[in-house]
Amino acid sequence: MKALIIVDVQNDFCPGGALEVPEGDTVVKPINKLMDSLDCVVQTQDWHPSDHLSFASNHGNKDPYDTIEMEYGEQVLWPDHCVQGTEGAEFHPDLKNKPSQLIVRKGFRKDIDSYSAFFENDHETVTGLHGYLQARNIDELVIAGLATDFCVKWTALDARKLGYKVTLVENAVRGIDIESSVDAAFDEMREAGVEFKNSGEISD
Ligand code: VGL
Ligand code: ZN
Repeated sequence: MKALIIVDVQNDFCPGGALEVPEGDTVVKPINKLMDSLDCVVQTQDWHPSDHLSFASNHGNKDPYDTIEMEYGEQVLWPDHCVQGTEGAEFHPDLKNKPSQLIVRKGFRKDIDSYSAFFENDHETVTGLHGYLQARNIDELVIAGLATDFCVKWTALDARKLGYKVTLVENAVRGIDIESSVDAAFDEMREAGVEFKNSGEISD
């Protein structure tokens, strides 16, 4: 069984949003189409409290895109984004909302960021998604959304580690791209055994 995992297609990651991904909104159309062709549809939603430690604004002397050491390793600092209950945290208004069967929220603990849909950034704390997918006999994932070089990449890499067959929908992802991080992300995913396809090539 196959599932579509739609990563963080939220206003703050789209043009005009607080952590704008260039062309982020262009993923909506192909994703809407895919939602109709797969039996299991899951969305993730970045969902931070306003005092989240991944926000540069909560560190006094730091700027967005600086990095700091957290207990679990290096952390990029971001502009405030996807704050719980704000419009920026809502899904893009054109993204279909009926087909999705599960919404996984992540990044809701102040002290730890969470890029992957499976594990928080300590690579230990689980979100519960793996248990859900196992219970539904899902062994193949089709992954799309934002941002290629952060939440999409970590979701795909963790999925491979957990043993899923993974296909990344090339025309339905966009990246932030800090110092060629999109190219690096594609290389890492390829090495981990992720396959790449266009949305038109995907069927149930
Ligand atoms: C993301 C940075 C911070 C993402 C989320 O969805 O890729 N990136 N929070
Ligand atoms: Zn975030």
